[in-house]
Amino acid sequence: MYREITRHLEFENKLLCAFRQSEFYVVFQPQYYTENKRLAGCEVLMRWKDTEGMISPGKFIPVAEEIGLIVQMGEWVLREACRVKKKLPVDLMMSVNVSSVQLMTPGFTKMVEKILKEYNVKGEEVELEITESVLISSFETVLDILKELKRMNVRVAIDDFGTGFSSLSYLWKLPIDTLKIDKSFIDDIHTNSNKRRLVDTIISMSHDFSMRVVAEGVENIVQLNYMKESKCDIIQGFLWGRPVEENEYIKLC
Ligand code: G
Ligand code: G
Ligand code: MN
Repeated sequence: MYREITRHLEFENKLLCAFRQSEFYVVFQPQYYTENKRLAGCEVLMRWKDTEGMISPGKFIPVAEEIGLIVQMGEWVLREACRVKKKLPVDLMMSVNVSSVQLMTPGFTKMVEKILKEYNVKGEEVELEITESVLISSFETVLDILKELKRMNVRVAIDDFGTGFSSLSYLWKLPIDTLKIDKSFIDDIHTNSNKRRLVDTIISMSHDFSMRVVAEGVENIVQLNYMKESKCDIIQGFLWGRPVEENEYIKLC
């Protein structure tokens, strides 16, 4: 146990130093309109390259949340997104992940407003991705935050939709622009008819509520064709585009 705690503390320390020493960078995963493969925008994703290699966000983000560093990290990611956005030849949406810890930090919306103003980026060109779980745990607070974001025209997406037991009756009460269907639904869509029916229902209900739908993790043609048939608006996945670095993304635009 002692060794376990020491290792954890060492990792926390390494993470803090790495952030101060700018070992982090962001990549951009393109999102395309399903019907014509035109570029719709991208999701901005954090990466950490350490002297020994890549460390996955799945490993460092929970630790960054634990020590509160995620607040500064999230702010930095939004800045990076805006900085690169200004370099693009066309106006395209950028989606940025927001941790529940960051969302619930007092002053969150003020911070977003300040950064958008600093870079002269319009609210409607930025989408913040939040997870379902934060909606359930603190509905009223989140509702106020989302209303404030709406006032700034900032878009909101629900990430990993379908994994968090969110109650639909809650979901429709919130000002949400986009649902991102979790990759686990897309993975076996061609073999699992229950998931297929679920995905169809999610898409048609979302459209009834004027939300757009993004399918995450589309890796093959069969999945793509299925999402086309189901009228899913946008595709994000390795089939059409892996996350790429800044210069490569600029070339795609
Ligand atoms: O990019 P990758 O598939 O390795 O990402 C794994 C997880 O890390 C995803 O759930 C993704 O949402 C999360 N993630 C990636 N970048 C960021 C970020 O900038 N902020 C937050 N909060 N999560 C991120
Ligand atoms: O949880 P979130 O939606 O933020 O996670 C996005 C992550 O999913 C990205 O880090 C990206 O690397 C990963 N991803 C995107 N498309 C695919 C895909 O087609 N296959 C796999 N395995 N991962 C993907
Ligand atoms: Mn995401």
